[in-house]
Amino acid sequence: MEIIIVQTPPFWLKTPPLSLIYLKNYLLSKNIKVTTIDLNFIFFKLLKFTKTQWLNLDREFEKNLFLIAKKNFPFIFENFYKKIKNIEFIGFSILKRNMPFALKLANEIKMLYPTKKIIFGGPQTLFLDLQNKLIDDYFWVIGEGENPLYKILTESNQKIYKFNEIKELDTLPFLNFQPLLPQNYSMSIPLFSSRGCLYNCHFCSEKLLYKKMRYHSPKYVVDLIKHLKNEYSIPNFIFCDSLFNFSREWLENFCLLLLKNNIKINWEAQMRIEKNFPLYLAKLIKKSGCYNVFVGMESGSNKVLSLMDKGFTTEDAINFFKIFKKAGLHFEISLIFGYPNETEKDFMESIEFIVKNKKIIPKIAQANLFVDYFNTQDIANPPKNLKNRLEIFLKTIQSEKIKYTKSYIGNLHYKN
Ligand code: B12
Ligand code: SF4
Repeated sequence: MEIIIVQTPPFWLKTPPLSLIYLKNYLLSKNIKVTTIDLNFIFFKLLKFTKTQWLNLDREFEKNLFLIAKKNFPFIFENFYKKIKNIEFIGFSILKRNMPFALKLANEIKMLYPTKKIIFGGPQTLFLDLQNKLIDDYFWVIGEGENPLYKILTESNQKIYKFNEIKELDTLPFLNFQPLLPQNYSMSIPLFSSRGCLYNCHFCSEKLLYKKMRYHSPKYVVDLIKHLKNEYSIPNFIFCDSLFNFSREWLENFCLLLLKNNIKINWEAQMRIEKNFPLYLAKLIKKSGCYNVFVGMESGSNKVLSLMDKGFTTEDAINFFKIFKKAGLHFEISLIFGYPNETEKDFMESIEFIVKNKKIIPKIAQANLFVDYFNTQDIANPPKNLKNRLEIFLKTIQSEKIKYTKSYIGNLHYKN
């Protein structure tokens, strides 16, 4: 029994593709032979596009990349087809951007080797209308991949799997990145302490990725960090959890364990704004090595926050920011404009909130017009009459000299 799991381009370049790593380690622990191939990394190095070209949302680029790669580097494809010749299963990890490449490659594999079993998994499977030919030809895994993939490989002929999730996350084996070593990407190690989210913000698609929110014990995460730090000699960790402050008790235990074991690392994570966040916990987070927190603020209008069901008010946000500032914790916030029923007045209120509180908001991490991930596959087409809201926002923060990440303003929208 053997499988090759492939990451097709274009995909981000900052860290190794974690889906391939998690799936590989799980299957290896079940004695299944697995090879991972990061075609994204290989073609980025070979094709010499700039990072901006590779990472910007661009339909034409995504559509044409397969042909460009084939035309310029046919031997990569020849080698790949030779490599998979005697392997029964091929897996693809798909997101919106790398799906066109994956489907084209899968189609060629089917023409060459009609009996091969091809399995698609990854966030984009959530948004697909799996009909006709797609179901006939391929296997589809929606949601978490470990259990279903094992089942497809060992016992089942079921074509579509939906949310078959692991109960106890601590049963997952420790991550071994071989051969996709973190030092070949950037000097940061990505990892998760939990899967899923406890909240239900109306605009959010991340909460759909998993059915049940589960988390590792603080001990598992700290032991894993210790192991990874020793193994790769890298002290920088990026928690990719949708929500890192899912429990105050968990967070406190995690920080205390890091400190007790004298594990010196730098870490960052995404958190939500909480009412009455305790100063001692913010200080502990800072002391344990946290250098940045990405905070989902989303709007400076209480009406819009309530429409989004964010569960906090602008007053709660100010208090939360003040606590972080007191603890010396750096953070940056994300914003959404043009949310359904956000009036011109609500929008201006949001802008005024940012300007008024610029002394306690260190940086804008990201700002986008609302993206409707639910009703359409075309997830990134903003209503035309709202486009100027992002421009007004950008002009304001520039004139107010508020710090922001340039490449993350309007980054969820296709330009073509
Ligand atoms: C971390 C992260 C990032 C980081 C990545 C790098 C880093 N670590 O620093 C950064 C900030 C760079 C980033 C950027 C973007 N991101 Co992002 N990101 C994530 C996040 C939070 C985690 C991704 C991850 O590492 N997952 C870990 C692995 C283990 O999970 P997984 O890939 O889902 O794999 C599991 C299953 O899907 C399944 N599976 C996956 N592959 C396969 C294959 C097979 C064969 C099988 C059977 C199963 C299977 O099994 C796996 C294990 O259970 C997710 C949301 C989330 N909570 O997952 C969004 C997410 C992946 N990002 C998303 C988006 C839209 C983006 C951007 C396009 C946004 C933008 N315009 O900038 C960019 C893409 C960059 C680019 N331009 O190409 C979307 C993707 C939506 C989609 N359908 O494509 C997500 C899902 C968030 C969302 N909106 O819902 N992102
Ligand atoms: S807290 Fe974050 S991840 Fe959870 S539903 Fe809200 S926006 Fe999504």
